[in-house]
Amino acid sequence: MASIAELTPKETPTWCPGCGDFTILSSLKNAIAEAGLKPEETVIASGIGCGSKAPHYVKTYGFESLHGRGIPAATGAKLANHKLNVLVVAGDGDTYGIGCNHFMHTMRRNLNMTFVIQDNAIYGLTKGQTSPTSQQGFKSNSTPTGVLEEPVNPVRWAIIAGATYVARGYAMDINHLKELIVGALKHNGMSVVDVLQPCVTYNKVNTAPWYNERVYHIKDHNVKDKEAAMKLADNEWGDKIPIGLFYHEKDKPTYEEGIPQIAKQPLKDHDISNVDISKLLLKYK
Ligand SMILES: Cc1ncc(C[n+]2csc(CCOP(=O)(O)OP(=O)(O)O)c2C)c(N)n1
Ligand code: SF4
Repeated sequence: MASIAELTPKETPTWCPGCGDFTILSSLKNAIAEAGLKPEETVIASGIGCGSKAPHYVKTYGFESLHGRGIPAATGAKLANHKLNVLVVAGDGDTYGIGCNHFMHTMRRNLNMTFVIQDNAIYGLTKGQTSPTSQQGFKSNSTPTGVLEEPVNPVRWAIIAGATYVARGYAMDINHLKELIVGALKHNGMSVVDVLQPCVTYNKVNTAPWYNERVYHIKDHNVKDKEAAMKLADNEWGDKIPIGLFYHEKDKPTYEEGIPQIAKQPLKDHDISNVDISKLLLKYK
């Protein structure tokens, strides 16, 4: 098991003081340590955004990709070597906006990966535009008279699209969030933890005091019951916001388990010494 010191590189985060990204990072590192993931067997992919800088701040392998493209990068890593622990850590704009197509299709594949979304309901890095999870009526520099659309419901989306471990955490409830991420890392299949987080600089509505008044831990809920999970995700938002594990389906086969070519050994270990692509290269010269 890696210690927190071993998971902490020299780089220090450049986030604004008070940003929820700090506590999410802390929960993430603690979860990686507690779940016993070896740093040299772990990859964290991200997109572009404040939160997407996270791979720089955890001493595992990391890949900061293009905006919304953390998931395909992670999928590539997982299929090249399915023995790796692969995570995606990215913002709500990255995930439910520009990367939405990748998000939906990757959920239904049920790859054995973990997805942590830093959901601050705003585009932080680009100075505060409305995001897909911004609430109706939310005013920002891109919607000065208020958002007209209904926000996406990440928990519902993840369940409908086929994820098999779906949770909602809160950045300021560090230990609870760590537990949810540990559960996600131990789950054999696609796990999603949407994390509510304050952006102290640009989101003046969904602040830490706003969340502190509303969040409560889910109790007496059957995590195997998909319908109940979706009802809980749908019905409660506003005065009361449930956080915890909504849905857990344990027995669905993973995508990797369905690929016969990698059943015996990871793709990266296949012998390719007898593969000659020179003719193919000449054809497209
Ligand atoms: C293709 C493309 N479009 C737009 C951008 C500009 N851009 C960079 S980060 C970002 C939004 C980030 O918001 P979010 O993913 O919610 O993360 P946060 O910064 O809030 O953590 C945008 C629009 C980009 N880098 N690439
Ligand atoms: S702009 Fe918002 S999300 Fe970005 S670092 Fe600052 S507080 Fe965090």
